Amino acid sequence: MSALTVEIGDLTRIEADAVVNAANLTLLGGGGVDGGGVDGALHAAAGPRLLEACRRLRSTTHRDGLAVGDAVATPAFDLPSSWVIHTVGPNLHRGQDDPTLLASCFARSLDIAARLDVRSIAFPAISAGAYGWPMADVARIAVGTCRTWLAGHPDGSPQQVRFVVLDDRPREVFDIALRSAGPTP
Ligand code: AR6
Repeated sequence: MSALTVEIGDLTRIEADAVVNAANLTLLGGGGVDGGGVDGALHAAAGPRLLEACRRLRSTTHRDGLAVGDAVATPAFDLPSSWVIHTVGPNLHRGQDDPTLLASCFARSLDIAARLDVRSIAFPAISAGAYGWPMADVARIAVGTCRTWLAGHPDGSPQQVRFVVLDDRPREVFDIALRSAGPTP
């Protein structure tokens, strides 16, 4: 029986087998005025080997970077987790308002988590920061996509899908999305 939960926490510090990075198309770490959000924080906490691993992807399997909605895993190096699953959310500031692109971030990350046979995966509110999506839309899409995915993979991994947010407001928004979606099938 898989569990979908929300909690207040910092993705760089929580104990999950895989943490999901809200990356960008370059796959080369966060920038921007906010210190790079999840991307900047995970790279800072994981150490330079994470960027080296991303650079290796750029010179081999992901020469053009990572497409919006796609995902790829690297080891997590100095983070408490074993894996970082990088995904690129749609950027509302660039007119990327297609909810299926955001749903794909969650579904593709779960596909990769299943292949890695992890027990737990922790997601941030992808696209709800620098990429400008309303938290309520992200929560609804995140919960709906993960719930549908888990219903289609009843006996597989991951058993624990955690949404990790920074403070009370997004937690309440995810709580409402979880309650209105009903129990995980
Ligand atoms: N733990 C949990 N949640 C966090 C953390 C953390 N340590 N840090 C931020 N958040 P964002 P995006 C929340 O901007 O919108 C980067 O520069 C944050 O408050 O990280 O997909 C990338 O390189 C927000 O609610 O991701 C891209 O260029 C949510 O996580 C761009 O930002 C996502 O915020 C991606 O923007």
